[in-house]
Amino acid sequence: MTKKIFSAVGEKEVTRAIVGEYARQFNEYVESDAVIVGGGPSGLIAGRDLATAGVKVLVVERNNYLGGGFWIGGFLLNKITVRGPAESILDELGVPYTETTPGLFVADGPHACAKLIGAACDAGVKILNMTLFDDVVLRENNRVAGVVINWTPVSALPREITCVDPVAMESKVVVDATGHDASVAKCLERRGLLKCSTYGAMWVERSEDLVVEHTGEAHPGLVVSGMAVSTVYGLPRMGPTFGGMLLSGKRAAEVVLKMLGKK
Ligand code: 48H
Repeated sequence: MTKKIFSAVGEKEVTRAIVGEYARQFNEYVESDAVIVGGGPSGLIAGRDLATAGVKVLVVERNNYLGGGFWIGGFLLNKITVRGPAESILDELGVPYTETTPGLFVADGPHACAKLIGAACDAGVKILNMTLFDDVVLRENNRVAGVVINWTPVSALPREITCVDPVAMESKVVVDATGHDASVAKCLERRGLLKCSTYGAMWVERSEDLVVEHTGEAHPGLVVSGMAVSTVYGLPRMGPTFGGMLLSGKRAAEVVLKMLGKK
C-alpha cells in the first residue's frame, strides 16, 4: 500500500468546515460598524483603512471576484494608471509601477488588484461575495442603519421559480462604493429620500479632485465613495485612471471614523 500523503479527513468534515465557518462569521457580522457595498478599488481601500483603525467592517460584493474595475485599466488592457500623488498608495500596497510621464504611474492590473485585496483581508475586512445589495434598513429620521441582501444568483432566476426573501445586516454606517451604479444612493432616491444625478462626460483633470472633495455623508448613515460620488453629484468621469478612486476610498474611511466617533 502506498504511504498516505494527506490527513485522514473526508467529505463530511470538508462540508462541516465550510458551513460551520461561514455561519459563524455571518452570524458575527449580522451586526457591524460599517458595511461597504462594492468591493472595487474605492471600497477595498476604505475597508482596509477602517479595519486597520479597529472598525468591524463587512464588504458586500455581488460578483464572485473582488476588485471591480481595478483588474482592467481600460479598453480590455490590464495596465492600470494613477495620477500623482496616488502612487503613494501603490507604495503602501507594495505594487511596482513605472512613471511613464511626470505625474502618471502605470502598474499591472492583476498585481495591483491582488495586493489591494490582500491588504484589505490582512487588515481584517470580512467579505460576502456573490451577495447583492437589495435595499436599505432605515431607522428614526430615515437614517441608514444597514443593508438588505440576497444571493446574487437569486436575482438571475426567473421570478416565477424564485420567491426568496432577502435578509438584513445591521450596521452603524453604510458606504456606497458600487461604482457607476451608485446602487445604495439610487435606492434612497427611489424612496424619495435623496436626489441623484448621473456622472458627466470625461474630463480627467477636473474629475478626480472633485470626486475626492465630494466624498462624504450623502444622507444620514450613508457615505458615498469612488465612482458612485460622480453619479450622485453629476461630476465628470475620469476614464481609466484610479488615483481618484483610491483617495476617495481613503477619504470615505476618514468620514466613517469621524461618524463612529473614532477620530
Ligand atoms: C453588491 C455591487 C452592487 C450591488 C455594484 O466599479 P468599481 O470598480 O467602483 P469604484 O468606484 O471603486 O471604482 C470605479 C472604477 O473601477 C471605474 O470604473 C472608473 C474609474 N471609471 C471611470 C469612468 O470614466 O468610467 O467597483 C464597484 C463594485 C463592483 O465590484 C460591483 O460588482 C459592485 O461594486 N456592486 N455589489 N450589490 N447592488 N452594485
